Order: sequence, then structure tokens, then C-alpha cells
Amino acid sequence: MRAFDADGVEHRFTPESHVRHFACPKFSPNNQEFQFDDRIAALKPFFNCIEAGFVDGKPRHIADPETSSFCIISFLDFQSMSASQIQDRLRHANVVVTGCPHPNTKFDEAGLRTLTPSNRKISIQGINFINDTHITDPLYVDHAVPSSSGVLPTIVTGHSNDLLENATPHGKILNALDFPMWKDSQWDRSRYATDMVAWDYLHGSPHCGTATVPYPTGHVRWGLAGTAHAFSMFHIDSDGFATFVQVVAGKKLWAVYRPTPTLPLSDPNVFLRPEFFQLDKIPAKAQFGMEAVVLRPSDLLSVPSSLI
Ligand SMILES: O=C(O)CCC(=O)C(=O)O
Repeated sequence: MRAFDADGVEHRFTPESHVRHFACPKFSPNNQEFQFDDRIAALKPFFNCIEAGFVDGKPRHIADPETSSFCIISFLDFQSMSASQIQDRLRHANVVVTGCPHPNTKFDEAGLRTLTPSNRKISIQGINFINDTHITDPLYVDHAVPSSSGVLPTIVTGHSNDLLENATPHGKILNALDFPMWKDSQWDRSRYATDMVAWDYLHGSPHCGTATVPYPTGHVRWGLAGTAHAFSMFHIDSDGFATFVQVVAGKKLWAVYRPTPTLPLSDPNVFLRPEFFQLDKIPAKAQFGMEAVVLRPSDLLSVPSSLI
């Protein structure tokens, strides 16, 4: 898979998946691991769709920024923009602000400590794709998370240290998505974030809690920590909120749905017609495209509400 960051630098990677079936492992030349064919095959159409949207071998945010779903802005330019200029950009595109100050956090004990104490029980998302066979041959690396429920992805209870212990080529692929960040400096965004502005204006007003009620950061700001190859499928974040994400360690590939004039996202029927749209596959008659950007530490992505 070829993907590009906001500055047009290419990042190549080979997704890996879980192994839970003795009949299906396949040797991967890149990293000496085994892959479960079906899972990678399920992801391939998404990658193909992203690459099909390239213009002259480059993603639109580099080759044709005017028509891209991503608007790239440097931190300095972003700082000088007014709230309405920022909101205007967000009306039309997912905004990536590059070169933001960041704390140089590493994926280690100290880094994880910024999200949670080390002995804390946390929920971890993993995937057990086929749950019928335990592999005993030590040559076969099994990244899957066992599940009794059969529900995908599997949510299990673990400890934050499990993330560090599995951050190895032989570890399980884990994604922890629920670290409420009450310490986040949320007021940084108060210039243009409408939730902050609404809070400022309304709190202390009748029926809106007392003036001393704190902003509910724990409910709207989360830290995430995942090991390599963790992924989440297509979704729209709930409650009409926009999403912002800043990578502090590692990299993240973020893909967005690119609506066509015939199937705009403002039409909820887009999502009700399986021949045109499905969450986990690209149907034969899909008319949408996809774009992706590799997020690095210091990139801040804002996804407007109701985008996917
Ligand atoms: O990091 C992930 O796997 C999911 C993050 C996400 O989807 C979100 O923040 O909306």
C-alpha cells in the first residue's frame, strides 16, 4: 500500500492481520509474519479505491489540492486565521494542520502514563476473525484476541501494560479507544470549536447547570493507543460532533469517504442503499471515492461533523 502524508512524502506499508486458523496462514516476505488472507483481502478494495483516486500517481491533496477532501494548512497559517476562516475551510474539507507543537511522546511506559496509570483495567479492542482453532506450532504467530461472544471486533478487559507488551512483531494487534482526557487543553480550540463557544455562552444560564460545573472533558476528549496494524472501519462519529485527532507517537493512516454529486452525504439515503454503500466493503455499484492521508506526530486532523 502506498500512502502519502500532508507534505507529499510517501509511506509504504503492508497491513498485517490476525491468524487464528491453521489452514490459512501465508508467509509474508516483508516481515516474516503470517497473514490471514481473508482479512487482508477484505481491506484491499479500500486501498485500491484510495489509489484509484490518485492523480498522476499522487493523492489529490498533493496533485490537485483544490479538489481534495483534505485541506492542508501549516500551523503558522492556521494560527493567523480567524474563527470564521477556519470554519469556512471545515465546511468544505477535512483540515490537516501540519507542524503543530507536540510533546515528543513515545509508545512506552511514560507515554502511556499520559493517558492512564499503568495498572489500570482498560477495555481493549482486538479482532478474532476465526475462532475455532488454537495454533500450537510456534512458527505460527497468532495476533488474534480470543473471544467467547463471537462478536467482532472483540472487546476485552485488559491492563494498559498489555499494549506495551504486545507492541512487538509477534504481539497481538490491539486498539484501546477509551482513555478520557480530562487534562486536555481543550480551550486551545475555543476560537473556532462550536461546542466550546456554546459552553462559554450557556453555562451558568437557566437549565444549563451552575457556573461552577466543569466542561465535561471526560465525555468528549479521548486518548487512543493502538499497536501496529490496528484499524477501525468506516464510521461517522456520533452526536453531530466533529472529530479532531492529533497523533503523538507513531503514524496513522486516515481515510475519508469522498462523496459524489449524485450521492451527497447530506442525503441519508446514501447509507440505506446497500448496493451503493456498506460499512465493511465497497459494493460493486459504489460511486464514492476515498482519499487518505498519513498522520504523523505534529499533524492535527479535524473532520467536520457527519463526515465519514
Ligand atoms: O483510532 C482508531 O482506530 C479509531 C479512531 C476513530 O475512529 C475516531 O476517533 O473517530
